[in-house]
Amino acid sequence: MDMDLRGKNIAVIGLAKTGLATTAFLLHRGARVIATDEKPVSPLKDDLRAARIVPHDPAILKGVELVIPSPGAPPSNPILMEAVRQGIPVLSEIELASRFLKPPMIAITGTNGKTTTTALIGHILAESGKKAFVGGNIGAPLIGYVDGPQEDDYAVIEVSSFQLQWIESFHPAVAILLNVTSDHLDYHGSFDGYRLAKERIFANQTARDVAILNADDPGTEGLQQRLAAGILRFSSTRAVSPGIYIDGSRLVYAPSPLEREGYPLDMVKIRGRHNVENVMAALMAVRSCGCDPLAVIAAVETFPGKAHRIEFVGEYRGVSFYDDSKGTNVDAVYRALETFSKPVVLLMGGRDKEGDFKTLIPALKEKVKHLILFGEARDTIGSIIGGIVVTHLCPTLKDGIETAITAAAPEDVILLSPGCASFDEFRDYKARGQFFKDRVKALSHD
Ligand code: UMA
Repeated sequence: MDMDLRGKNIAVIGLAKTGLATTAFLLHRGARVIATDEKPVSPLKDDLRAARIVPHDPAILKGVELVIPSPGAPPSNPILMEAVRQGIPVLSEIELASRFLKPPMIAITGTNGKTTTTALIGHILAESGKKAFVGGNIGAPLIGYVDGPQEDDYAVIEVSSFQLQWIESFHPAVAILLNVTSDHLDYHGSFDGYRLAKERIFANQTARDVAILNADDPGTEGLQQRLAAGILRFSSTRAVSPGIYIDGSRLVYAPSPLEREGYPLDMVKIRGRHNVENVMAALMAVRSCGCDPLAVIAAVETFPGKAHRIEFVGEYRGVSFYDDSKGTNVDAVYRALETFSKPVVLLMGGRDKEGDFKTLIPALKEKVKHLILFGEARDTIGSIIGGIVVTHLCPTLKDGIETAITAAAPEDVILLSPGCASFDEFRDYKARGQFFKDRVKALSHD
C-alpha cells in the first residue's frame, strides 16, 4: 500500500532519532517537510537542509496535509491536538514505514521484555539461516530501513504503545503482546487506554497471521474473542493449547491438538521466569516462520541476553559472576536475587536514589550470604539493612569486588546488582558493569 508523497506538505514533530530519519525519508520521496521540536535544535545538515525548521506551535499546521509525530510526543501535544481537531491525518513513523515495507513483519510489544524478545527472535532467525532486520524501538527506526534496499526475509520490530496509538494499516504477519502492567499512564491517561493502544498491534491482522498472547495475563481473555488472527498462547503456570508451556524440565509446544514438540528448559541461559516467558513467545514466532527446532535450541542456548542485566560474565574457582549493573533500583535487585537458587554474595551501592531498601529484607535472609556495600551510599544502606546477613562496607566497587572474592566459596554466586545509580564512581551503569567484567576477566590471568 505504497503512498505518493511527492509535493505533499508534511509536518514532522520531534527531531531526534525518529524525526531525523522520517525527515530524510520524506525528502527522498519528494515531500515538502516542515519539522519542529520543543527544544532548540541545531541546524539540519546536508541532505536534510531542504526541510524547514518551524516553531513548536499549532499555527504551523496551515496547509499541512499529514503529521508524523515522534514516539515521545504525547497525544496532549498542542500541535497533535489541533491536527486531530482539524481532521489532518496523524500517522506514526511505524505506520508510514510499514506502507513501504517489503519483508513480512514480526512485531513485539508489551510493558516488559520486548527488547529481549525482539533481539532473541532476530538471533534465532539469523542462526537459522534467515536474514532479518531488527529494529524499531530497540534502536534503528523502521523508516530508515524502508529507505534502503530491504533485502531481508523478515523485519523484526519492537514497537511501543506510543507508536501504536497512531497506526491505520500497520499489519504484522506475527504480532506478540508479552504483558501489560501499569506504565506510561501519564502518556495514555488510563490503564484501559494503555492496554487498548497495545492491543492495536493486532488490529489489521487476518486469519493468515499469527497473534501470540500471554495466557497468564487476565486481560487477554476478552481480547481473544476479538482477534481475526490465529492465536497461540504461552503460559508459565499451566498447560495451554494451541500454545507453549512449562512441563517439568521441558517446554512443550503444542501448535495444534495433535502435535507436541519438546524443548529442554535448560537451553534458556538468560535468567528469570520472565525470560522463560520471552523465550516461549519467541519460540512460537520463529516456528511460525519455519525455523527448524534443532536450530532453535542451538540459537536459544547461545543467546547472551542483554549486557549488564543479570548477565553471566564468568567463573573463577567454582564461583559464578553476574553483572546486573543495570539494576539501579531496589526492585531490580529483588528480581535479580529471585533468579538464583545458589547462595549469593551481593554487591550493592553507588549513589542512593532514595530506594526503599527495607523491602529487600526477606530476599536477603533467603538468598544472601554476604552483603557487600560499596560507594557513596554504603553507610545509608548499611543503616537500613546492614547486619541482617554478614555485611561488609567498602569505599569503592574495586574494594567491594576484592572483598566478595575473599568471602565467596565454591558454588556461590557473586552478583553485582547495585540498586543505586553509578555516578559517584562511574560515567554510567555501563562503565560500572564493564569495570566489574574486566575485573572478573583479569582473575583468570592473576
Ligand atoms: N519532542 C517534541 N515535542 C513533544 C515531545 C518531544 O518536540 O511533545 C521532541 C523532544 O524535544 C526530542 C524528541 O521529540 O527532541 C524526542 O523524540 P523521541 O522521544 O521519540 O526520541 P527518539 O530519539 O526519536 O526515540 C524514539 C523512541 N523513543 C520513545 O519511544 C520515547 C526510542 O525508544 C527508539 O529507540 C527510537 O525512537 C528509534 O526507534 C526509547 C524508549 O525509551 C529507547 N522507548 C520507550 C521504552 O522502550 O519503554 C517507549
